[in-house]
This record gives sequence, C-alpha cells and structure tokens, in this order.
Amino acid sequence: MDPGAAGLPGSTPTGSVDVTPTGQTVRVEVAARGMKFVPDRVQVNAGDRVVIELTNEDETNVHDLLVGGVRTPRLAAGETAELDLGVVGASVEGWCTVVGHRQMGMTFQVIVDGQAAGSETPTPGETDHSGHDAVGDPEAPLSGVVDPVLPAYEPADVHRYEFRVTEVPLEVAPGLWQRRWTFNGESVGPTLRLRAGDEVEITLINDGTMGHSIDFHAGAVAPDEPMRTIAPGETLIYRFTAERVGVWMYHCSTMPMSAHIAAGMHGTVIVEPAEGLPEVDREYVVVQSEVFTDDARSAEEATDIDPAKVSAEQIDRVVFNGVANQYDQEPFQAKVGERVRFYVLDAGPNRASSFHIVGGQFDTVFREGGYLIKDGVDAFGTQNAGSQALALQPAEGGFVELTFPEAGHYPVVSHIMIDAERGAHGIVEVTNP
Ligand SMILES: [Cu+2]
Repeated sequence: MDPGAAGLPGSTPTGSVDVTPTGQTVRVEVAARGMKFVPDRVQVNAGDRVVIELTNEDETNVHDLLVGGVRTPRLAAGETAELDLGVVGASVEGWCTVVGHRQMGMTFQVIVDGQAAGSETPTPGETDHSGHDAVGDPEAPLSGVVDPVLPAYEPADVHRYEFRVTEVPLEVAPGLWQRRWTFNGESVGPTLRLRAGDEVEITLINDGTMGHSIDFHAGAVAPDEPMRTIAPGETLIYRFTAERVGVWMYHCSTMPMSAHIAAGMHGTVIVEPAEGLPEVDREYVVVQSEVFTDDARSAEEATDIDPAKVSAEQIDRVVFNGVANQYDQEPFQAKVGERVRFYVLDAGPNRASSFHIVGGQFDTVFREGGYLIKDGVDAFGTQNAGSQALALQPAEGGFVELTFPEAGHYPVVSHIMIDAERGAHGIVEVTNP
C-alpha cells in the first residue's frame, strides 16, 4: 500500500494528542539527499510547534516528506517546501512516500521529550494484505493482449526510437490490475529488432512521477551518463552499437531496481547476424517476468508495486509479456509443418525460466551468444539432436525453433511448474494447412 495514498496507516496525527502549547516554534531545515533526509531527526519538547523546511538536493529524483498526516508536495531538484506539523505532543516517524524510498532509508524522526516513536517501517514479509491473495478473476476476458509477433527487420543508417516512461493502470492477469511503470504504455517494453553493427539512438522521456532510467545490455557503454536516473519531465539520449548477436535485455536501473523491473520496466533487443537469421514461417517473442500486486479488480483500484513484497519474494504471478495467461485467451498460431521460432528473454527480476512447449521438441536452440543445436545437429556433429527446454537465468535470452507434427493445442510454459501455475502459460493453436 502506498502510505501516502490515503488513511496514512501507522502514523500518529500530531494534532490529536492532548498537550499544553509551550508557545515555542522549532524550525528545522532538512535536505533530501541520496536516499536520506539530512538531518534525519529533530528533538523537541512536548507542546512545541514544529516547522520543517524541506529542500530536495537530489539531482536525479523527486522526493516528499509525510509526517503525522501532513505531507509536502513532491519536490523536483532544488525545490523547497515548508511542512507545518503544528503543536506536537508525541514522537512520530515520517518518510518519503515515493515508492520504495521509505524502505531504502528515507525516514525522519520527530522526537518529543527524548522518546523515539515506535518504528512504523514494515518488515519485509509482514506487509498487511488484508487476507487477499491477488487472485483476480481467471475467467474474465482480458481488456487487451500484447502482440507477441516479432515485426520484420527494417534497415536504417541510425535506428532511432522514442521510449516514453508512463505510470498507467494495466491488467496484469485476467481481472487483476496494477499501476504499471512502462516504456511506451504496455506491460512489457517494445521489442527492437536489429542486426550486428547497427547504430542505435534512444530518446528516453520521463513522463512519470518519480525518477527512472534505462540500461541496454545490447550495447557496451560506460553506464555513468546514459544509464543515469532522470527526474520527471526530463529527457536523455542513449547511443550504442549493437555489435553482438543475441536476445538482450533492457530495463530501468533506478533503485530499488527489483521493483522497477517487476513493475514493467523491461524489454528485449534482438540482434541478428549482419545477414539476418535463416527465414522461418513465424516468429514470436516471449518475455518472462514476475508480478507483485494487491487484489485491485479495476483500473480505478490499481496501485503501485509494493517493494516490500518484492524484496520478500512474495510473488503473485509469473507472466509472459507482462500479463498472466494472456496467450491462453489468444493463442499463438501455427500450421502443421511450419517452422516456428520463439525468442525468449527472462527479465526476472529474480526467477529463472525453463521454457518448454508441451508436445513439442526443439531442433534448434540458441542460448546466450551461440547455438547449442542447429537443425538437429550439435557442435560435435551428433545427429538427431533435440532439446526439451531452454534454460534461462534472469537477464539471459535465446531462441528455439520447432515444427509441429499435427494439429492440436500445445501449451507453452515455464517448466518451473509453480510459475506455470502462476500464469507463465499459454497455448500454441496448431491447425492443418
Ligand atoms: Cu523506473
């Protein structure tokens, strides 16, 4: 739950305590710097009026301060706001309400008569979910399905793309919603298709309410400038050369990174050899990731990711392309005898994938930079070589190819079975030509 959203759980309204005013006003200047408030406490006497003057000295992120029911606006770099707590009768803990910042240490203590407030910081794993299991409604038709078809390669002198960060409510499983943090508005970022040697220029625009960033594994660069976090309203240019063949991850690298990735800020760059990969009949992209959510049943109820759930590994769903079970509702299509290639990336943030198609066998497997098997032959010339699963750790990618022997419905799963049950599951609908 976003502690700033409503109700302010766990905080003591400073005005509600019966106390005789001293007539003194304590003013304190506080800076938000890095992931800390400096200073991070003020000592006062019961009955003092407390006024905090908060300045955001953090160049890369917005911050605010919530104390005992009152909150500053979110401050951009260099901005200042005054927070008047009124007459204070008991100790109270405040924090920055930007998602994840409290967990990373942005707390502020108002200590009255030397008595510290009880810590209100939730312990990972003890977050109150009010008995909900984030089940959604498995029978409900999804409001939308992410197109898994890989578009054709388009040559260009420089491949230019705009990546706009937004924070929007999206369905993450049938009947289950979350405010997703996105690149370009979908629950998984856009797939880029490139060839070795291609020059790339990305314009990253932050249309969100907090700092965000991007890190492309497909190019080797010094992270300092291109991967820096930018504040809401800012833009940066990120250039790289796609030198090496593979299925590469990109993701937001703003802290807490686990939460930014799990909230939707990840995607794939496919780099083919300069001459292109061998042609096949159909190509699909499948990106696996974990979803952590509450039980929001509509766009209106959708809330931000809870970083405490992420760090406690309280996984609700494991998904392909950002939405649990979406390709059960709209299956991948293929015809008997066609050669089908699945590009697979494990975006994590934490779980591995064992990509498997029930009833199918892969005769071609490319994993992290090289072929394990190509057209049924391994590197030592073994004939009739086959594979049942593509094993990927987080941030690894590859592709598999297969043909389907007969018409039917072939489930696509992570063979880490609890993850298939959590939603890493779809269907290939194979028909006769
Ligand atoms: Cu981000």
